[in-house]
Amino acid sequence: MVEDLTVKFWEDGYLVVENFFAEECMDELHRLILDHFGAVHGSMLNEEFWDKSKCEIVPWFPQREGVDAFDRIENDPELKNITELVLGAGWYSQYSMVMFSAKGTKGQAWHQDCPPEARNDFNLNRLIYTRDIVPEIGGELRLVPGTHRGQVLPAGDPDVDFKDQITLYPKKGTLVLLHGHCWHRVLPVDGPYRVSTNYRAAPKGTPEDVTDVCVYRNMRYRFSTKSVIEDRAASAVEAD
Ligand SMILES: O=C(O)CCC(=O)C(=O)O
Ligand SMILES: [Fe+2]
Repeated sequence: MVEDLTVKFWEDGYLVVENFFAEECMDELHRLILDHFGAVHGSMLNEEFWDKSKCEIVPWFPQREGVDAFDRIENDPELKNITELVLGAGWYSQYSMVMFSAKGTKGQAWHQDCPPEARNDFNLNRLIYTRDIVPEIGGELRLVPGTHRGQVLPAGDPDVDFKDQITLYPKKGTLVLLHGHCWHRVLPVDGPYRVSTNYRAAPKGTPEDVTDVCVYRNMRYRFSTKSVIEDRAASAVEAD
C-alpha cells in the first residue's frame, strides 16, 4: 500500500517505486531531452564533443521554457498523492530540472542538497529516469540510508566510501523519492551519457531558496552568489 511506502520513506530517507511512469511517457520526454541537448550542444551522438568539452552536469529547466510535455509528470495524480502522503498538506512544487551528464564526467560528489541543521527545512527530490541506469554506463545513485535525520555529512575526502552506503540502478519509469538531507552522490559516467529529471518539492512553509546552499564534504557552497561559504577541508575527520 502506498501508505506503507511513505513509512518506509521516513525510516530510510528515500524510496524507490519501479514502473511508476508509463514507458511511452518516458520515451516522449527522453526524445525531448535529446532534442534539447542536441540543439544546444551540437550532435550529442558525437562522442568527441563530449570527450573534449569540460561540461559535467548540464541542467535544463524545461517547464520554464514552456515545454508542456513535462507538465504531465507534475500533474500526475499518483505523484501528487504520494508526495502529499510524504510531505503532508500544503506542500508545493519547486521546479523541474533535467540533469545531463556526458561521457567521462565525474557525476556528483557526496552532498546534502541543503543544510541539515534546520531539520524541518528540506527539499524532496522526486527523481525520474527516462532511461535505465546501468553499470555499463555508470551514473549510479549512491546514498546512505537513514542519514536524513539532521546528520551533517562529515567533512573530508569527497571520494570516500561509507560503510552503510547503497547503490541504486533506477530503471526507465522508476520514481525515486530522496530527502534533501540524505547523503547522496552520483557515480562517474563512463558510457555515452546519463540523464535524470528532478521534480523538486518541499513541505509547506519551506523557504523557496532552501537548496541555495549545498553541503559537500570539502565545502558549503552558495549557488546564488557562486561562492564557497565554508571551507570544510580544514575540519576534515576520517569517515568510517
Ligand atoms: O541525478 C540523480 O540521480 C540525483 C541528482 C541529485 O543529487 C539531486 O537531484 O539532488
Ligand atoms: Fe542532490
